[in-house]
Order: sequence, then C-alpha cells, then structure tokens
Amino acid sequence: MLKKDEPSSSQFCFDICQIPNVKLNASLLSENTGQLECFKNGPRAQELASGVVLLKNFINLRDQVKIIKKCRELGLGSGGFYQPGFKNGAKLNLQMMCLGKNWDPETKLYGHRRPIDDAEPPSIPVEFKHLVQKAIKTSRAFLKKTSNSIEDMLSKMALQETSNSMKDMIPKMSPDICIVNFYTTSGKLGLHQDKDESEKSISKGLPVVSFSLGDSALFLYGDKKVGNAKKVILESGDVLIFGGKSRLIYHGVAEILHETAPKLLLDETNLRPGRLNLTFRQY
Ligand SMILES: O=C(O)CCC(=O)C(=O)O
Repeated sequence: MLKKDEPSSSQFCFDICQIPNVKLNASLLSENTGQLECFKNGPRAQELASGVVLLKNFINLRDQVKIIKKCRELGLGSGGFYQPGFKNGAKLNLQMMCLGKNWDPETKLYGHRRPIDDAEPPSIPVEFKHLVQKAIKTSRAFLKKTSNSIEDMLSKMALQETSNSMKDMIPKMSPDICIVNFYTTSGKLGLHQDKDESEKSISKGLPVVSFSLGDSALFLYGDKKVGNAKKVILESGDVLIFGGKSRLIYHGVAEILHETAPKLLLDETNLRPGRLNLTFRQY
C-alpha cells in the first residue's frame, strides 16, 4: 500500500514525446509516399548466433507510430514511466514501464504491483502480442529454411544427423511480461542476462523478443565483458529475438546513436530524441 507522504504514480510520469512547435498535419503518412519508399523494403532475417535472430525492418512505419503513441499514453498513466534504481541506490540510465507484470530491479522479482508506488502495471496491448507472435513465427520459419538448406548440403555429404540440433532453436512463446525502456540520448544499459523469469520458461529457452523504435542503438551481446562482446546496430523497426540455448545470453546497450530515428516517425509522433525498446517475455 502507498504510505503517507509517498509520491503517487503520477509524479513518476515521463513523457516520451515532446510538445510540437508547429501544428502537424494529421495525414503526413499518406502524403509522404516518396519518403515511405524506404520503409517498403521487406524484413530481412539474420542469425547473429545460435538462437539469436535479428529481423531487420520488421515493424512497418505505421505500426511503429501506433506503438509509440500507445506507449506514450500508457507511460503517462498509473504504472507509467519512472527512473528505476538498483539495491545499491544507483539509478538505471533509462526510464522504465512494465506491462503485464512488474519487474523490480531492486529485488529482481516479478510482482502484480510495483513497490515504489503500489501501482499495477497496465496490460500488454493485444496488438503488441500479435506482432510478437508474427516475429516468432517469422524467425522460426527463417531458421527452418536455413536448417533445411544446411540439411540438404549435409545429406549430400552423408552427415545429416549432425543437423538435428538446428531445428526448433526458437520455441513458441506467449508474452505475459513486457518491459518498456526509454533511453534518452545519454541512456545505456550494462551487460546482463534476463534470468528473473520462471525456471520453466528459462529451461525451455522461451525467447525474449525485443522491439527497437526511434534512434538506433549500439547493442552488445554474447559476453559479459564489454571488450569481448559482439556489436550490432539496432535500428527503428528492428526486432531481435533470443531463445533456445541463447536464452541467457549477456546483452546490453552501449550507446544511443544521435539523430538516427526516421524523420517521418518523428514527424508523426514527436518522439523525444532517444530510443524506445520493448522486450517481451513469458514468465
Ligand atoms: O534496450 C534493449 O535493446 C535491451 C533491453 C534489455 O536488455 C532489457 O530490458 O533487459
């Protein structure tokens, strides 16, 4: 329960969008067909490591706009964005909001309310869940296709049994947790593992699905030491999935790359300089 003199959730609100200087034309998206050309490229999939798939340009601009507007609306309400801290008092270099269940960085536990103000996390919007399912389906189909072509090659070389482990590296998952992070241009997140979900979820390798929106990020993965970790740039509209034997992979955000967000996205949303990230998991 909220104790006397404790701040109410409204005092934690952070607006991920800024007030526009000029009144924006409501139909920019339909008028700027030329600018939309760059978003017409279909998604491209890439396997970064075993069980780590990057879907480039997976979320189209219209859906990116919808996600940002929805996160802004939820972020300004009860259970919305706040700057969390660790047990040692240090603050995280980002604004966070939890959907579905609350994750508390101090205790590393999930719960139905957040201890800081007793607010209940908003539910995960159903459109977000649909997009997660689509991303998982796409990454599974991509891995299957890759593994089939490797199998063809191996069967020609009579080594087919060695390819069995390539199948099903990303299991299906129904998200009931979403952690939404907003990084301003100086935001970052140290290398860590996502390991606070249930034992069953982790042992089955149920994937973490991550959406990137706004400015690009220099994302690190694969090792707990910054110098040894691999690097990849995550751009607006990209989806990263890590599951199977990479479910506990170390990952973090080293840097937000200034002024890299698509201009049309900013025109449509007034998103602040920075990056919005949504990570979905199943408890
Ligand atoms: O912002 C990102 O891409 C990663 C977020 C993350 O690692 C987390 O929320 O645990």
